[in-house]
Amino acid sequence: MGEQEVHWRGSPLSSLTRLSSTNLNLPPVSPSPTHTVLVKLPLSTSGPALPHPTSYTDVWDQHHVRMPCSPKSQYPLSKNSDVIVSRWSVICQALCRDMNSVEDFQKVVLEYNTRYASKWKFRGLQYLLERELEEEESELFFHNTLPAIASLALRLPQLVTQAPPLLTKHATHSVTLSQLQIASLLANAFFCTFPRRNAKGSETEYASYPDINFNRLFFHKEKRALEKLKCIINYFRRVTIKEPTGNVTFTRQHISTSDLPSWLSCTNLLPRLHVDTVGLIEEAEGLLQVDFANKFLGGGVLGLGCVQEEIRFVLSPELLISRLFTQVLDNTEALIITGVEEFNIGNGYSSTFIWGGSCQDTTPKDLWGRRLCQVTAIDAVHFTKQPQIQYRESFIKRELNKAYAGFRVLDKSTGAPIAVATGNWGCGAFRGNPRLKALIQLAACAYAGRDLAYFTFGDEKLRDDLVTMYIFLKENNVTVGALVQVLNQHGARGTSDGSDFFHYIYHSLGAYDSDTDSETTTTTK
Ligand code: AR6
Repeated sequence: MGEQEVHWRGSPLSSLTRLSSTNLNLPPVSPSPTHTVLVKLPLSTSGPALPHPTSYTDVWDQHHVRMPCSPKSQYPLSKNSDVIVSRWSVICQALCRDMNSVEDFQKVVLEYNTRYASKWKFRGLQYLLERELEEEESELFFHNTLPAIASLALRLPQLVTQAPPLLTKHATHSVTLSQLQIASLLANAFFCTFPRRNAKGSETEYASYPDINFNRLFFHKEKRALEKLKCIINYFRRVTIKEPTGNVTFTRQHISTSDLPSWLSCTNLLPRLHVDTVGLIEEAEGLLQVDFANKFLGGGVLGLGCVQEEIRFVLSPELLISRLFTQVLDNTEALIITGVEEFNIGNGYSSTFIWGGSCQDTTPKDLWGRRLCQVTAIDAVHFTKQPQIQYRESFIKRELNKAYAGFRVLDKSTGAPIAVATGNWGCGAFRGNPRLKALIQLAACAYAGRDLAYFTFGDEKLRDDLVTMYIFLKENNVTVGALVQVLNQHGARGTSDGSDFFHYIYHSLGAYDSDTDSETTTTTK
């Protein structure tokens, strides 16, 4: 990097606990009422895991993904026809057609989505393939990649032999799939085959789930949308050339009311802190990497969104499959994903985001074939309209509980809790105050027994302010309870626009320190 200056403060990143072959701070993959495993155990020693059960067993109900290949998914033989056939047979026929242009592709997709014939336009995909890419690349797409995505989609009943369970509100549940199963499900999303996922409106069956069919992704012509498409196409190119062999676990973690921390009485001291102006969350190998999520996971990834979450989802497109089965997150819930592979390099951010090429992810795997990479998706409150309300006790508590839902060590994990890698959570699109959010995340880490690596995204002043505050809090032995109390007191004053926030803490806790004559001997670890 060549920088003379040290860009970080606090504890060195290398000193924080991380996932490694000697610290598998992960729960095992073992089927149970709260863990659905879609692959056969024990794992085969070579190649992708085999599906479980051995052959396709249909389930078609409100607790499971409605599979495109279910015989219960039916469709009129042709427009206005009274003859009803299996929708999968229509899909199979359509996907076997030659597709030499985006128009051909769109025609195929509309054969089993006739209702959207006048609504769906694939002009972004068309622009990418006809104007943006070299002719050679475009030909490669139509001759190799697209037919390979189609065959991968058609292998669905052989690869995913049971419908994944829906990860519904207020229930902790895990689902483990192979990367190949995810690829086949995503190939179906690419061809927009998932039934009942297109209708809009609050009364529809999947109103509380994110979109999964990719039709919206093909619409936008904006540069960032095309770059995201390049990431997705590269992902499919990679997984269709060489089948991935690992597995991924998705865990919805719900903290019930009785399990929520009583923040004010928590006597834990603050954990170790690393603050860095350089580096990104996704580069923090082996740490629990925070996804600055939308409560509908993935946010605008299939539309124009292109900030932290959306970028993360296209760099590791396996994350996208969470949208298939994760119901909108409630206040005390998070989704934790273990084992995804990074397929793409990204450069730039938001409107300057570009695909930087294919990435070879060499992260080691655990005993269940999961990459030692863990992502925790937590959605902050969107404060755009009234940022001042974020200082209120109720919102501070909401964000503390949300962070805790994401940071609590998963049940049955072994090893030492790994540090959290985070940054300005809720402070970009969602307009929170990073100084407040940093303290909230620090308190949640302290409660969960994790250290914290904070990436300020280039902001040196924020780094220095955070470290100065941290040293002050440590020197004064401030507990989580005392910290939360002062945050609440600040909020109770009612008028804050955030400008005097740190001053208030220094002032109040300085007073607290001398009032209570507390020890000041502890220094940072
Ligand atoms: N590593 C570290 N810090 C980052 C990174 C990164 N890779 N990327 C961005 N930042 P934002 P939010 C910093 O706006 O406010 C999405 O649409 C940077 O300072 O993504 O929680 C979701 O789907 C940036 O301004 O998070 C939600 O709908 C800040 O983190 C919504 O945005 C916040 O990033 C969430 O918005």
